[in-house]
Amino acid sequence: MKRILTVQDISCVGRCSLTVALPIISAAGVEAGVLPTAVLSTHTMFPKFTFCDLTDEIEGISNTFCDLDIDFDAVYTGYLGSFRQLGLVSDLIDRHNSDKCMVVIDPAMADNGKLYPAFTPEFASAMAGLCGKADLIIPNLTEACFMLGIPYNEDYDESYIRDVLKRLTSLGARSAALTGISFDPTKLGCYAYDSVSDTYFSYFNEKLPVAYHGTGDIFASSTVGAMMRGHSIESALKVAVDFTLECIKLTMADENRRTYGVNFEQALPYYINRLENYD
Ligand code: PXL
Repeated sequence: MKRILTVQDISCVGRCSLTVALPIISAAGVEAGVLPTAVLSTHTMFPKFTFCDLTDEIEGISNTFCDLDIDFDAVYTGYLGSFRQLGLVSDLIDRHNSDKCMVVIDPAMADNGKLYPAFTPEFASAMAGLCGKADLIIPNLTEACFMLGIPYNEDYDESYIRDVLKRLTSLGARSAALTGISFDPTKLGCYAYDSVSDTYFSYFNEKLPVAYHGTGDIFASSTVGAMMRGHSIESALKVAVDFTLECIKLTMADENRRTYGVNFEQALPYYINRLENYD
């Protein structure tokens, strides 16, 4: 059985970061170790939230993992809240990074052309430095543009996306997958590039006329779970596109929906089933 470590905050309510990563990775049949970087009442898109920073805990936890020879098949990082955290997580990645441990970074910090509250363009360039250490990075286009220091433009074509992907891997990551890409108003999916084989991959499914918070975390977590179950990056990205769509459909169908994130819980049986099919 594989074991991963996921490093991100715990937002008590709001279905994002650890409250999404932990159940999805567990459902994949993969042990999910966690390193919580902060505890928030709710994520930062709520009008009000508390924030308890756990940065001071990171080094001690990481040292203890090393002292106990605890190893991981993947380190997967999500929302990180400060420059100091980026440095500590970078050290943690250096400790575990090997042929046997895959490093996946979701630079969760922006969407729809805007940085989340509390982030700055300087933070985005520091995150770009961390992304250089990854085997796979999974940004949306907004995050990619902030990391590359280029303007965000919703009006793009395939050659622009290919160029952004090449620039992203030139930060140092082996592969990059851009989420939320659409060239056709009825289709949404992801576009990826592997710098070692110099190959592109894309996969699209239905685009629905809604946007829910937290889908980036669902996408990244389900990709990591699938890769740990032996799916290739391409196959894992397909699973993630389809699973995220399934979550959105179930949320739309829920008349008693209570607005926070998507109903990924109801789509877990779909995910578990899909993991059995290797494309
Ligand atoms: O879904 C990304 C995310 C994770 N964690 C926190 C957030 C957000 C997005 O707003 O605020 C605390």
